[in-house]
Amino acid sequence: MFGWTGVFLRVDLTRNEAVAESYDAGMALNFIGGRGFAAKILWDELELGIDALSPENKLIFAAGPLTGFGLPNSGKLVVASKSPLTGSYGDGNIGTSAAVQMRKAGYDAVIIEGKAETPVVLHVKNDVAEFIDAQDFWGLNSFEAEAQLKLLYERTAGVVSIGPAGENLVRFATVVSQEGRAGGRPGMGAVMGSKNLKAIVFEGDNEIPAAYPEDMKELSAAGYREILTKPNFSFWKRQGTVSTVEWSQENSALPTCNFREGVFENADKIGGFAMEKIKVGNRGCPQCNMTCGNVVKDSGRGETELDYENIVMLGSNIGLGNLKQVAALNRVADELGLDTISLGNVLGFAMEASEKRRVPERIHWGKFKETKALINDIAYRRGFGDVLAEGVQTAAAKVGRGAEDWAMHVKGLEVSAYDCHAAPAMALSYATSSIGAHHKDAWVIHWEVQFGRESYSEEKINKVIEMQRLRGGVFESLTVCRFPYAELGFELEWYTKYLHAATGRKMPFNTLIYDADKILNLIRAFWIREYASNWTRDMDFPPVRWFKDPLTEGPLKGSMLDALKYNVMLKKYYRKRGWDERGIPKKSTLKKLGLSDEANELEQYVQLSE
Ligand code: PTT
Ligand code: SF4
Repeated sequence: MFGWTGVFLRVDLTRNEAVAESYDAGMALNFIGGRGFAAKILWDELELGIDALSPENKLIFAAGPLTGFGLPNSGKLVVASKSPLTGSYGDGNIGTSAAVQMRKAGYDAVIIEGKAETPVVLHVKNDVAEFIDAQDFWGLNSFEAEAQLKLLYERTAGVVSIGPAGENLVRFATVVSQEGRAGGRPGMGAVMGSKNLKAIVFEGDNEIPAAYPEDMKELSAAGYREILTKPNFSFWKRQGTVSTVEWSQENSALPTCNFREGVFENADKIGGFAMEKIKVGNRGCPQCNMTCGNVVKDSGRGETELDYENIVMLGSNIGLGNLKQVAALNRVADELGLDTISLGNVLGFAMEASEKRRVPERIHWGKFKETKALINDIAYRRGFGDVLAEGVQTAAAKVGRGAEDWAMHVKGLEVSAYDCHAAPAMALSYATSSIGAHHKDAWVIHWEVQFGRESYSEEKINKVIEMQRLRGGVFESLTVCRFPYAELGFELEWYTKYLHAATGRKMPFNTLIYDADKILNLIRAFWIREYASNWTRDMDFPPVRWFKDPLTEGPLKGSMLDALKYNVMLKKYYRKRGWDERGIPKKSTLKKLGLSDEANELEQYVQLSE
């Protein structure tokens, strides 16, 4: 095979064994890579109903056929497993040189099984894998762990690690790399911690096999040059995703005080232009010339990388309007290995619960020191922090008395940073995303604001599906960064050319979209299989708050979602997807996508419509 190495590394931490396994072209062509590989492996290999934090769970690091070749924005890696937060499929996409080094070491994916008896670091160099005693690393934060490992190995080594949050099994702990790239929102860091795996170090010296290596070099260079010509390039380098703060504020979509409002009085203090005043440089993923990590000085003595999501969730959503303090909280989250989106959610929830006197603790909106202390309590599972470490869904169930209505999650995963009181399509996107309320699959709100916010129309459903296929299916399986395409208009044709140079195969976009649907339906089947008789279409509803508590401020004051209209929209979405009225894929849909075996298996747990 060209493009793919054709090899997975299977690591059994219980037995201290690592075995290279070849896989066939069918796997590569049907599931492409990244999310596709992860979904297929987890579907085939995970026993039903296992505890996500038990040795029976598997943690997968999976790349795509373009990863590591040096072409634009291809230093990304999918990290996936059964999620301890949602109880079903979970993944994230992390930019890291570990992606490049893993492929150069000869692997398209690493499958981690079992549990080490005591903490270990896994070191993979080409065809040798060793298990290093990590008792001295356990307890270090993710920055310290990576720095120390870089002293032991080459500086070029790719490292992914967890911080104390992962060690302490916080259900929204992430995997961290390069002091500021974080991935695996639905608790992939906790799964790694549950396996006593502190870090993985990848080093590789092999050539990744390309069908047309010369073409690949030329096309890569041309791609980088093309990106430089894009009109939005220089502003992107200045602000990256952070300019969205101003956009969200103007359009009443800026989550404020636990998603109660869509505007924040101090938005200008945490927006792109405020960020530029404290910015000291750009950082980013490997193999990228549009690096979007904005490095800023925080209110302590540290530096941190800011993106839109972490500014909003640790800023307006908790009532904090001081950007240097937001940056300091972000750094703490990165060091501890906590997902900033879920963190900002549980903090906002805790502040509201305190304000409503539903909990004895007093945690106030916008108070930096209190918040920082609570973040540490979450990571170390102390006091109320221990309750919040379970995620907002469980915390709300514990607080009770209607707290579920203002717990901002879908299927257990906390909502990312777009308020949807007046954005039905974005709400549908969150509600039907493959992992719970994350924006990666269909970030439709920008389009929706231009199209018209009030309607629940066919066009909106079509747009959500189109984006889910492209972003959640194609980009997540190719495992390349979607920003050149999504933010600068880098044309999709580049990717079919890259695929041809890498694999020697013509893979037109319509086949990639077909594969995308296959992968998204397989993930859906995974959810249904896990939940079986407990599955209900209510799980495809966005948080209650957006239906019940209208906005009380800003230009869209009074707005909220309409439950009846949303329900009709969801029904139509199901129909277009080929799912029945419960949201379960029909047998014919799965068969059409080449998932007949999966349909037969699923039928053992739920009745499938024809
Ligand atoms: C992603 C989610 C996001 S999405 C952000 S900011 W964003 C938050 N970043 C966090 C962080 O930082 N530290 C932390 N401790 N937790 C964080 N949680 C949040 O995680 C990320 C970029 C971004 S920045 C985005 S949108 C794009 N996401 C891509 C994607 O999902 N797929 C893809 N093919 N390309 C993408 N390109 C962009 O990558 P998750 P990263 Mg991330 C400090 O991991 O689980 O997917 O959640 O990986 O390397 O940091 O790049 O406004
Ligand atoms: Fe990473 Fe940003 Fe470059 Fe994408 S654009 S590869 S997220 S640095």
